[in-house]
Amino acid sequence: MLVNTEIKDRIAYVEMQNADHLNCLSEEMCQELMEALEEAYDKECVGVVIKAQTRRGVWSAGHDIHELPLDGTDPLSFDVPMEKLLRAVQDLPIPVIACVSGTVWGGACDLCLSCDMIVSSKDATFAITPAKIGLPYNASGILHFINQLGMNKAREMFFLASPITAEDALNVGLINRVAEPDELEQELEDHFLAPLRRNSVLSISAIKRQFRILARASTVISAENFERINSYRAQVFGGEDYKEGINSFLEKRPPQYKGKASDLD
Ligand code: YXS
Repeated sequence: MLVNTEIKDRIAYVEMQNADHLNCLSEEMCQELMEALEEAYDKECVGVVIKAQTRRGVWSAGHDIHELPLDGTDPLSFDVPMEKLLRAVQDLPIPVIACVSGTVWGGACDLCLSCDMIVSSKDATFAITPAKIGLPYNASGILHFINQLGMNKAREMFFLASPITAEDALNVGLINRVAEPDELEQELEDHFLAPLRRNSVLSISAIKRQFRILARASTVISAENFERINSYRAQVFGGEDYKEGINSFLEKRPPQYKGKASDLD
């Protein structure tokens, strides 16, 4: 098992325990996390905490790069395991809190943003890194970042693919609270979980369900723009830079990208 769930006083503590593989969001990890979410809801928890055993200071290295397809198919299509996990977190009718102690990369950053709240240690960092490996992110993921951080910070994170500190993340509203590493658990309990146990889970659930509908309410785009987005993405994940991004990472060498912005029609 890559995930361990412990239910204590109506809170499900879901811990990623694949530190040897940097808690990569492999198909197996995503599946087990989704099952843990379902178990928490079925057992009438009032909240879920997603946490991780860390190795090398990494909370999660994001999507498992070995599982990114190189056959021209969309690496982030609607039904890939990681995307299903992100929607499962967003749609779970009870609050999900990411408790971060370490560095967060790529799809794991989107996982944190899909949670309802994030508490992190001061030494945590957050990075969204498709540009680093030549991958075209997807519209729902980009929208997450725009909605949560605003255009400017979202562009900075996507274009630079550099980690931002917990302090910076707090300032832009990516995370809710920052604590000293040895006070993180107490901060989680005192600031987040105690009120969740006290408050009406029926009311919270109705409010969370409304949040999700309203957060998606504004994104009606024309069929032409929908097709334009798909065309941009297909030209990238079907191209050479994407393959070079993955191969260079696995071969532990700097990528040599040849694609030009003008290649995109
Ligand atoms: O050489 P070995 O076999 O020991 O394997 C190395 C790395 O290849 C492996 N590893 C990964 N394998 C699959 N998927 C990953 N995401 C991944 N990350 C790392 O773990 C072993 C140790 O890695 P190493 O030597 O680099 O460790 P480190 O301590 O020097 O550095 C740790 C990291 C996390 C800073 C470094 O591994 C790194 O930058 N990893 C990639 C982080 C990243 O860009 N993740 C995004 C994955 S793609 C994704 O999430 C989305 C699709 S998107 O791209 O759109 O954001």
